[in-house]
Amino acid sequence: MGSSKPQFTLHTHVTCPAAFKVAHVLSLLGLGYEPIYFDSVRITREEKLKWFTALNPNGRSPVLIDHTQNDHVVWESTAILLYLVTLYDAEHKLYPKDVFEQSKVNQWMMLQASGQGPTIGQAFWFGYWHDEVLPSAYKRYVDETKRILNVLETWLKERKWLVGEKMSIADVSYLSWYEEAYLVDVDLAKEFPAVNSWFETMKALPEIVAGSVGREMIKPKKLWERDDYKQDQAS
Ligand SMILES: N[C@@H](CCC(=O)N[C@@H](CS)C(=O)NCC(=O)O)C(=O)O
Repeated sequence: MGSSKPQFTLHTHVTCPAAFKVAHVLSLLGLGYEPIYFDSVRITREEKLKWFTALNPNGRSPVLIDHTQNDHVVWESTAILLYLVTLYDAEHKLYPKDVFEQSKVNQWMMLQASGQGPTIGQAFWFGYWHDEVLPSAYKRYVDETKRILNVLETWLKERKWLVGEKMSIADVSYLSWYEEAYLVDVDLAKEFPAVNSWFETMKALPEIVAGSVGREMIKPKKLWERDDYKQDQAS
């Protein structure tokens, strides 16, 4: 592009794993983007919802806009990754050429999108944000998070990458969620060593480091560790 404006706008949030998954892939493909963080937009929630749902009817982060394709808008992080590799990975750096290999990448990505991400997301919810203290619901989602981690651990004990001999968008798609494993009391290094070494290999890549700029890691207290809840229980 001739101008200084980056090719893409990425609507994101400083703590959003789904959006950093996209930022990681943009960075790995050498594609320029301008992140727009929800928090930096000083407008009311109602106004925000209006302009944001005009972009994404589901109202969630991330949303990607491609300014070189008539401002084409894509939402849902997995759909965004597939869009990016379809148009901008001619060398098959992150997505194989062979359709059968593609199908293997797709199946791991679908497990991420329908299993790993939503499950950890629900564990966060019942651990930190729900309006009732329900440790059993939290445990249910942490157990399921660990079940999926066990699937990956068994698979990665025998191989370095999820599909074939190199990293693909399937591998990258899991990374940003597992960066928050500490929030659901999972110690990857201790409990899932093969997953941990795969995770650390990706995390150390300069492109992943660059794609993580702007991310904020948080550590609030669990609902049942908060003083007001403890006081209520004691009285
Ligand atoms: N399945 C979606 C998940 C999107 C999602 O849950 N985004 C969260 C942040 S990571 C969000 O926008 N939360 C704000 C809200 O729920 O209002 C994807 O992969 O893009």
